[in-house]
Order: sequence, then C-alpha cells, then structure tokens
Amino acid sequence: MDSRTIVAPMTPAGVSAVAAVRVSGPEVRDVVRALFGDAALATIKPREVRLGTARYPRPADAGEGECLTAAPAIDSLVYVFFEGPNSYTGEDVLELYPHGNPLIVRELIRAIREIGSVRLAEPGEFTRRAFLNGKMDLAQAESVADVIHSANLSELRNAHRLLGGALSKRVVSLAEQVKDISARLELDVDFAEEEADPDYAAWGDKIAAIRSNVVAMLKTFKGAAVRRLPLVVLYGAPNAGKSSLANALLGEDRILVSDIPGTTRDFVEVRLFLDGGEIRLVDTAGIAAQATDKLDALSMEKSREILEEADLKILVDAGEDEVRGTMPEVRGSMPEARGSSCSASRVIARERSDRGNPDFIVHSKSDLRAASCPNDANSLRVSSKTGEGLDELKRMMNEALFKNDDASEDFWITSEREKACLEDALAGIDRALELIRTNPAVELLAFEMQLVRRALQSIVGEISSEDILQSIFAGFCIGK
Ligand SMILES: Nc1nc2c(ncn2[C@@H]2O[C@H](COP(=O)(O)OP(=O)(O)OP(=O)(O)O)[C@@H](O)[C@H]2O)c(=O)[nH]1
Ligand SMILES: [Mg+2]
Repeated sequence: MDSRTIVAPMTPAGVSAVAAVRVSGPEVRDVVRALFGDAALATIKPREVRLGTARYPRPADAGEGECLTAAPAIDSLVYVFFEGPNSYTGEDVLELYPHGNPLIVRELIRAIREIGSVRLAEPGEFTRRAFLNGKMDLAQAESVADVIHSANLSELRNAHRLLGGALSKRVVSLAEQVKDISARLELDVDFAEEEADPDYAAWGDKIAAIRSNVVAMLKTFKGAAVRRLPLVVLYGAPNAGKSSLANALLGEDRILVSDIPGTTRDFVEVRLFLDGGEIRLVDTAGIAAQATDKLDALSMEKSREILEEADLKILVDAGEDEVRGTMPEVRGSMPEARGSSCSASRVIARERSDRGNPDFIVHSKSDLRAASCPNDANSLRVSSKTGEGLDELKRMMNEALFKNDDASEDFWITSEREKACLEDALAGIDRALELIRTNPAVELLAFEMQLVRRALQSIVGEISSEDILQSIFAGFCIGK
C-alpha cells in the first residue's frame, strides 16, 4: 500500500440529503485548486466550513486562455480542509459534502481521481493511516469499526470506551509492569554472582497479579455473536392479530392483514428500533391444531422453526376461542382453561418446559374484550386498533433484550486479534510461574517476561506486522 493521495465516499450509495467524500494525502491542496480554483486555495483556512462550486478539473494540458469557470459544475457543496497533522489521518484531508445523489458522488470521485496521482482508498485505509501516523493506537483503530457497527446502545457505549483508550490504557499499564519486572530480572542476571538468590516468591506474586488482570480482560471477550440483532417472534393461533400487531409496532401497514385465518403463510421479518437498539421482529403463520392442507402444514413448520431461534417468544392470544384447540402445546390442558378468557394464558405460563412456551403473552384485540385479563408481569392487554399497550410492550421487549449497563465504566473486548494477544500473554505468564515453581532461572524468566510484554504491546500495535494490519483494516468499510 503506497502513500499516494486517496479518495473515497464516506456515506453509502443511495439518495440522501447530503453525502460525504473524503480525500487524504499529499495532493489535497492540488485537489482544492483543481475543483474550486486558485483563489479558493489561496484563501483556504484549516477547519473552515466553505460553500463552493466544484467543477470538473481542467486537463493538465489546457491552454492559458481556458477559463476555469467555463468547466461544467459537478455540484454546489460544502467542504472543509484539515491541515495535517491535525486531521483524522494525520495527513492533509479534504472533506466534501455534496448533495446525496449517487451520480454526483460518482462524478466527484471520478474528477478527483484525475488530479495528480490520486487513487481510490482501500477499505479502512483512512483509519490505517491514522494508526500509522500515530493518531490512535491499534486497539482504538479496531474500535472504530465497532463504533460503526454497534447494533445497540450498550455496544455503542463499549465501542466508545475502547475508542477513548480504555483497553489501551490498561494494556499499556500492564506492559509497563512487565517491563519493570523484566528490568529488575535483568539486573539480577547481571549481578547474579555477587548477590544472594533472587526473591522468587516476590516475583511470583507480582506476576500472578498481572495474570489475574489478563484473565479478567480475557473473560470480557464477546465476539461477533453479540452483533447479531436480537430476534423477537410473534406467534399464536391463526387470526389472533399477529400481523396487525407487527404493523402497529412498526407504525406502518407493512404486512398483509385479513380476517381470513391463515393469511400469513411464510414468516415475515421486519426491523424495529427500540430504545436500546435495533431488533428483528418476526411475524409467523398461525399455528393451528390441524393443518388444512400440505401448504398449511409447511407454514406451521416454518413458524416452529423460527421460534426455536427466538430470543423472545411472544404469544399473541386473542382469547379462549382462538386458543382453544389451536395451539397444540396448550390443547392438552384446555379443559382446565375453559373457565375464563385468560385461563389459557395461565395454563401456558405453567407449562414453561414446552417447546412453544412463551416468554410473554399479549392479550390481543383488547378493544373487543372485557377487562377480565389484567396486565401482569408476564402478560399485557394490547390493541392494534386503539394502540392500547403498544408502548408498554415495546418497553417490556427493550428491558428483556437490552441490559442497561450505563453505570458500568468497564469495557469488554470484541476483537479476536486482541483476544489472541492476551492468550499469548497468559501463556507466557503461566510458563514464567511454572519456572518459578519448579526450576527458577533468572535468564529464562526474563525471556518469558519479554514475550509477555511483546504480546501486550501488540494489542496497541507497538509491535505489528504488515500482515496483521492488512487483515484488520480489510474488514473496514470503504471511506473509513
Ligand atoms: N378490533 C380489533 N381487531 C383486530 C385487532 N388486531 C387484529 N384485528 C383483526 O383480526 C383479524 C386478523 O388479524 P391478523 O393480524 O391478520 O391476524 P394474524 O394473527 O396475523 O392471522 P394469520 O396470519 O392468519 O395467522 C383482522 O381482521 C384484523 O383486522 C385489534 O387489536 N382489534
Ligand atoms: Mg398474519
């Protein structure tokens, strides 16, 4: 990867009010001149927001007489110049905010690439340059991807803690402690002949304290699994109002609704934003006692399959009529349930071990029912028609799916690479402790501690190879 000037869109392709394009490298000033003219470059000030008309650059061989304003405009846009090293990458940077039309973004980038030797950026190349220019360490650079991909608030807060250097600080302080131990061990090596045996027990205690820090950090590791959006499944008898509820939660008529039982055939997934983050909400085909035909049987099978994956299973129950004889999981106990319109729910709640057991019950169509089913910790009266209970249902889902760990100042690690480095450090520490226990030798101990220190340092990138950098930044999006 070379150090030529790079350009890339920072925003995804698509129509929006505004898009963003970033340029970084030694030729940024040439780009300003080529797009906006000599006068713009002569008066440009770092970090000043400017409005200008970006024009197609004149060809390098254009004659003196060719007036710049004759070139057609690409867009009228806002731009900001950052002078290195006071920029994201540490180099000169130009950020441009054209109108959010993919055609404009394409033309702008095409025009910029014709200037000097500007080329398209590789994924993550801006952040890679930021790391290489000392704007952030490697653990922070990795957390930039976490900030972008956080699916909920607690992930986002964690990502910000990492970006703020929470992990880096702890790792650097541990590496310092290891360095201290190494230095003293090396002193002992030098003066081994003159002094009495080193105090191995004291070394052991110090190293054990570092070990427990490393183990604690390793324990926090949460990999890609946490990035999976939580899955909430609405299920229940045909016609219970599942699709209507999904639409009501979403606030739009996305899913087909009718009074014909069996309207929903396949499960339908929509995305919903709760306070804590985004979730997948799945509306399923009604589960009846008996399939009316082969297709019906397949639909019900699909519903059962997706239920198995659910993080939160919500039974939509429109009352005894719909539930009786329809939910196979409930049917066995139905005689008991005939007493009142919500006794079916009680039966369901009791049979927690069954496959279809809900985490929560929605008494749907509450506008049509008597108030005989009160809300409680596990159930709620909801009407998709009047909106009763919808906010409470969202709150309940939010509480069940997103732990509120605002108070915690701690972080968890998310990178496989950082985890591997910590494991290397731990292995070295364990070898050192084993040496102390069995066959203490200052030289060997000093060697192991050096390995531990290198493993810790590689987390923040004090030691890193081209291969490692390549694999980290290749996972980023273009423009970051
Ligand atoms: N009054 C009233 N009617 C509702 C409510 N929710 C749904 N309905 C009606 O109940 C009928 C069935 O609604 P759907 O949302 O299609 O039910 P479903 O559970 O998705 O049904 P299937 O897809 O067949 O399993 C429709 O006629 C809806 O208009 C509600 O809260 N109040
Ligand atoms: Mg439906």
